[in-house]
Amino acid sequence: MSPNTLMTIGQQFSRRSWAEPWKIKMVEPLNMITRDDREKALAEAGYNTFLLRSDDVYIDLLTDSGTGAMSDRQWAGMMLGDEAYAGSRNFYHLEAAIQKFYGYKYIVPTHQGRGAEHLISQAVIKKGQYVPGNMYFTTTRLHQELAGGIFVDVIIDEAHDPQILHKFKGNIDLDKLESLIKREGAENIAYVSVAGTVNMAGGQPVSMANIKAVRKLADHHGIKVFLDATRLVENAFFIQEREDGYENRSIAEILLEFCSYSHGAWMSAKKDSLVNIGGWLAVDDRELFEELRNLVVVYEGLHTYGGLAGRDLEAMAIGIAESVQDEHIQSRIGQVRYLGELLTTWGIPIVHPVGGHAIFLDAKAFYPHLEQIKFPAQTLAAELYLDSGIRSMERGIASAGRNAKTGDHNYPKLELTRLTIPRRVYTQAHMDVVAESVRAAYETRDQTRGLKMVYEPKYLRFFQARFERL
Ligand code: PLI
Repeated sequence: MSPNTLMTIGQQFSRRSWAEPWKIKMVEPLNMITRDDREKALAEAGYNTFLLRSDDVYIDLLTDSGTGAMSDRQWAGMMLGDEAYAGSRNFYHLEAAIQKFYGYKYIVPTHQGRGAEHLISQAVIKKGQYVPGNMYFTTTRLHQELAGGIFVDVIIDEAHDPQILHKFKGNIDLDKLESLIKREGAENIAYVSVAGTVNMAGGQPVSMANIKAVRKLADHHGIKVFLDATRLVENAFFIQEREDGYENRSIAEILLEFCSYSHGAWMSAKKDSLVNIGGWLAVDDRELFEELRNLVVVYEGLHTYGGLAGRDLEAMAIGIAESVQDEHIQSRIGQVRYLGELLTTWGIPIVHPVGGHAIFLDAKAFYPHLEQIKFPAQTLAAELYLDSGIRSMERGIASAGRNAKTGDHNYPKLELTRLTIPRRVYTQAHMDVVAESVRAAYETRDQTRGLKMVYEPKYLRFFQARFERL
């Protein structure tokens, strides 16, 4: 494999068609408003795609979070909701599914991922402790910081370069991790935070060899390892595809083995697990579980519903079992790759290799004339919406927020616009329309001047910030 080629790593592997292992039973009409109306809607939304009304959006690639289509089995499960306040039978179905497919002993349901992040951060982090992780995620880092932790990025350097081809760009750099432990002392490390298919790096996977080595190093120093399991099924797909010795192992087997190298995990089930709402936290340690169970009743709800209805728990239990089917995940990643390959063929700069849940447009390369403070990725998201009503998301300087100590903007190396593909929702023809819109924006890129931020919320500013055109 030539490191210079822009071919995605996925293209190097021979594969059969990824046609979806399902057919469509119900449809939801899409709405397309005129370009003039899109101009108005975008200005009213302060050039922030999070502030658009979904009625004004044609193809919604804002996020893959909670936007997937549930199966007929999941909808049938919704009718079997046991809405008892305590001890709902659906909780026990969910508990059994997590124990079977993720392998953890003790389960705490939460309303979504950040609910779980809040509980684990409060339970495990002592003020002033460091939390090394493979690149930050917005809500994860904020909860770690609100609990008094200091996040340290220990991902491999390759992850910060959109063009470098590496099979496992989500890997932890063991030297960076070890030197942090040596410098600060093991007692000052709260835990190692490992995310599967690293979102902000472009959905890049972690290898089995890497998580094994992280666990070994952590054990040596008496430090715990917790996973962000949000897109770990997608991570398992890349291990099956790329790592020696795993080509004949099922996704379910790989997932279980990966989790076995951790002490616990938190989950936004709105992604891999094919539900519109839900999350959980799972650990193997009884004492920690007791502490989490104490906290869940304060912040989420009783420990057998965690802020969710019984029907949501049932849909999640069924979604977990569907998510680990090999043919599901092959078609899921196949669709993302289809879009990536089209854009690559047309010379449009994207993050390589194509990751699990989205195509990330490289806004720095797209708009080389825009300095980062002019919000190139936010600008590109606005331009795509204007061109065709497609909604994408900024993952660059606006998402990176400010340095907790100095108050300056963080300037991430990656300045990306994310085209996130919801699961089981759009067709290949929708992907063609999206690719053509990106090409149209690329053709007029020289005319783009960028944005300035005119309103900045204190926390997670990218959700509600407002911008004006320069
Ligand atoms: O959106 P939540 O609270 O269910 O989950 C938070 C969360 C945690 N970890 C990771 C890796 C995420 O990607 C994540 C949420 N992601 C969103 C909303 C996204 O659009 O990527």
